[in-house]
Amino acid sequence: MVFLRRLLMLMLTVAASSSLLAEDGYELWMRYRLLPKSKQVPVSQIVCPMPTARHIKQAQTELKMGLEAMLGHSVNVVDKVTKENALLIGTPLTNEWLNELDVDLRPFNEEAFVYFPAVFRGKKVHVIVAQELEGVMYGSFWFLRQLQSGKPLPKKRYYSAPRYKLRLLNHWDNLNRSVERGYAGQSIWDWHKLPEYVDPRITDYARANASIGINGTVLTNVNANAMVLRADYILKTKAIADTLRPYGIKVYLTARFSAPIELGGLKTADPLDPQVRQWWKEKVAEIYGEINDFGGFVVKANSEGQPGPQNYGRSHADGANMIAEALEHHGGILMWRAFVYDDKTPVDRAAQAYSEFKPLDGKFLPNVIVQVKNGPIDFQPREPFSPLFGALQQTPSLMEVQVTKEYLGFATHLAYLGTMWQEALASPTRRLGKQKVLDTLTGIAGVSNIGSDRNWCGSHFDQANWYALGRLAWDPTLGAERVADEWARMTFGPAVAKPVVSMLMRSREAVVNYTGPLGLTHLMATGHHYGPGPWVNNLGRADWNPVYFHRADKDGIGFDRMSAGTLKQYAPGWQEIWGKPSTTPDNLLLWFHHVPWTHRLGSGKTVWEELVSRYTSGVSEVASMQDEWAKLKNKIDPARHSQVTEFLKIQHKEAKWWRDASIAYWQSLNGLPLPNGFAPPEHSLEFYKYLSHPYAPGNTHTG
Ligand code: GCV
Repeated sequence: MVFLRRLLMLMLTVAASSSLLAEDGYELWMRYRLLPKSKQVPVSQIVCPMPTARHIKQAQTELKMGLEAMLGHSVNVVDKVTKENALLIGTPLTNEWLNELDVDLRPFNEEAFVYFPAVFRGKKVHVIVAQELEGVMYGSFWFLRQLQSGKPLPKKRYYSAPRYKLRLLNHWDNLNRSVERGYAGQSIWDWHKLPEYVDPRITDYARANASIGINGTVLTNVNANAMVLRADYILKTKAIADTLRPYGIKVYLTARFSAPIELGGLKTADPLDPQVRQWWKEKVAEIYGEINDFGGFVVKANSEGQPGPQNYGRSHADGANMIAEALEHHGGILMWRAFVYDDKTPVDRAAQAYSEFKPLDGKFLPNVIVQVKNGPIDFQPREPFSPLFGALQQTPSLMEVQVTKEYLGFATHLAYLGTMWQEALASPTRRLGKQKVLDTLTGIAGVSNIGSDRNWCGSHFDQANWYALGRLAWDPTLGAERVADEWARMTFGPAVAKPVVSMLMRSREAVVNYTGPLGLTHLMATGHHYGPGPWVNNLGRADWNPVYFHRADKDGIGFDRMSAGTLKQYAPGWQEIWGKPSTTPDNLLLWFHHVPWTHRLGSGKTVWEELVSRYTSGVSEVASMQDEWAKLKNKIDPARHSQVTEFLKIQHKEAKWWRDASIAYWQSLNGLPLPNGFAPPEHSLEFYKYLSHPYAPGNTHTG
């Protein structure tokens, strides 16, 4: 009897755990697990008379695979409706059956799709229809998303079109497969084996991107290597382009401004030199000879040692226009980065992009897009939006965000960036006007967090940031929470979505609090940017040093951007708000103002008390995420659950490190005691200063 009971228990345990088989994260949000009967939407067949047409082939293959897995029965692709609950996909030209239905595709957009339920010849059907084939593919991925996330299908016509034409990933991948600021292994582009061997993983990368609407990818690092423009590398790029094209993804490269010298053997790269101009024209024609839908280039020039037109006394517009002219004829675009700072130490680093580019507004060719980082400095955990958004009136701009978490704890810290991007996108450019940053853009580019790690992004939760990039580039008004909810439902299952979303939504603010509350910024250690280094004051130029950014001494802390003149770059409404410490929101106080440690905030606390309290709450927030995650132990497969558990432990340890090291340093300046009830730093300041991490990842050089 006892034996039988034990056997029964054993069988039950095996049955329970087999429904939570170990997962490695490779499938991303496209897991297509069997749906409970109550959540199944009946789909009997896919009606697609031209199943091999471009994009349609990818759509029907994905639908068949996803539906069969989620519904638990075969779903065949057929050329006419023979069953109730058929799914008709296509354009009116590729699927003649659609002509019998009342299809309204307006407003026309080549990537938009429409879904509606209908009755066709007496049978209930689902319809996904678009003007162009891309739209059918996006609609198919949307349909799968609805089912996977347990959301009901719309009862009426549903129309969806992307807000932006440019929805891009920027890989900072080097030709030797190292990834600058990459925390997920090597580059997924295996240049050495290309073009003969294209890793099948590239097709999965394309599927994942298409599923969230990404339609372009820049393969190489902005700290560019001219070699990627060499004939043999163009063929390698072509092999990647051929693999991505069926999924609606165009390929772009980074162009090194001095390539005419390095590759072309010219003596100069002066943009006004006729030979240089001719070299770019021929090089671009050579690329289009192999890849006729090549997207164009991204250029980082005269920034952090990269060559550029200023080396020849020319402007950014001269440089950009030269390359843009070569691309124009082929329909290519040039994304010219505004992340510039020249050799002289500026009064305020945060002012440089605007100072250089605002005067050039209107001087660029129409196919130049100025690519602007979301904040004026450099992807810090919190910055105000860049004043260039809204200020460029005659030049299109693209917002660049960093999906990889160079400044937010690398891959091991849980930090959902959807909230950060929403904050920037939704900022009104004029404070009281209607225009928001998102209205000023032609697209969004995200610095990729993708690598060769089995789970693609270095951690399971970092997949949410890749997902959010695509979804917010498709519709920047979706809101971070809704995007988080979609991702959580598909990645971990609808049953745990609520706690997972709650963790995601609090995570970025936690990082802000334990690394740099109240608008502090750029306080990290040198080079690799891993961990705290607010004391660093010995780097080659002043504005590389944390002390330049926080300006703390025994009396006060913060960067006075009134005297620096930087606030004038913003519209007058913002100048009123941010112009005085009393009207500046706490979360940007020390970004805009230098105040005494004793300055009182709205809460009644002094700046010092508030800083200590926020550092501490950042650490407690991580502890609370640990508790929340621990409760999900039996609801998430063991492999993913335990990796997240371990990573949260690392995050907690490092959050405390940031808090303690920062507080120890500020105390060494201000000599103030800790407010009552707060634990002192675990170690001395000297201990924290002594730590060194020469092999922290992501700190690569162009290869
Ligand atoms: C690609 C920061 C990063 C660099 C990066 C640069 C940029 O400075 O630390 O690694 O270089 O931004 O955006 O160009």
